[in-house]
Amino acid sequence: MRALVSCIALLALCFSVFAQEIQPRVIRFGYGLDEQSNQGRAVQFFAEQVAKNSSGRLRLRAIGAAALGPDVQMQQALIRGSQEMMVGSTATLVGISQEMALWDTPFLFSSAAEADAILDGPIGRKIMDRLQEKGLVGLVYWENGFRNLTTDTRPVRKLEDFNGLRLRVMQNEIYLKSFNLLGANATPLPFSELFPALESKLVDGQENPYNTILSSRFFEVQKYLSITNHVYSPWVMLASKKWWDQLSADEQKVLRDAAVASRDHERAYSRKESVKAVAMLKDKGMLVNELPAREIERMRERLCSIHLLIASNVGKEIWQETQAALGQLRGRKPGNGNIANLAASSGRGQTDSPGGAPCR
Ligand code: TK8
Repeated sequence: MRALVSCIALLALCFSVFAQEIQPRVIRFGYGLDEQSNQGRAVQFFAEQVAKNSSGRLRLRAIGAAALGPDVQMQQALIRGSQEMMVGSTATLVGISQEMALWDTPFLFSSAAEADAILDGPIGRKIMDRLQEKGLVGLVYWENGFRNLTTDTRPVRKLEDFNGLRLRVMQNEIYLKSFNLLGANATPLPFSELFPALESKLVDGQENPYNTILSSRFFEVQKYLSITNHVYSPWVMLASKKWWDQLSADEQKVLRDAAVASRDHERAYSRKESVKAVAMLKDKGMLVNELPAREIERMRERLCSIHLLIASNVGKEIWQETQAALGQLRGRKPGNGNIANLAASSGRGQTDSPGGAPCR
């Protein structure tokens, strides 16, 4: 009898512990693009992984198309704890955590493989972890992609074509300054206001990866697509720290594992789609031109001075670590991109640029 009682007690204990480890929860997960975009599909994939790994106890309520507000508004909701999760651009996070500005460095990565190595390595982790003191938990980086330019008034074929172009940029100082340096007249706007701004000709153009240009139907209001690949843009999946800290270790693990699976899935999917997207944009009537290497080089050079600003935002240590890591990935000795040289030469001659070409 005693054995039976203790056996039942043990079972009850096991059951209650298990029940406590993963509780039924609804997770409000916001994002900016449409459901059918690469972002929307990846959120769907994440939702399925979360449901599967928690036997349906953790349920994602995915809310796209910025219905919970633009990135910056969702970030504040996460910090307050009135929304649980989101995915959005790292560029809109710099107001909260300035180290995020590293990813805004023009021509930082010359390939997706370089981006993966740095984002998923210790540097990417360190930058994401700085969010914790601001009330956010960074889980993984997804690929938004290399950004290209669309315009309605004229194509951009050379550096001078930027002159006076009214361009929408993300709400981010580096983007604003970079495009102004190139000669454009940049206006920061949240993504949700972009289509109407293009349609009403408040701005002449914008810049985003191919997938977004297609899924957001910018081809309806933009005539030209000029291939610049001027920056690699990541998305970052975030959780509210207030909420995250209340989760059990098991619940956190479900979310972390699903986040990693979604990252790998999203990148593979986005890369595949991106190749098709250019052809589809041509089909939709966009006129596509690729900037000659010489003009890309001129853009790069014009943007050298922005490196100093980024280095001061992210801190000397992270900046140099990144340059060294990129040098290593490219099979070169570290040394370029040294902040002292960069400062002494006002951005001339020392800093690494993508593809390995130095700023001159
Ligand atoms: C979507 C944005 C978008 C970004 C932008 O919410 O704002 O241009 O590229 O992906 O995060």
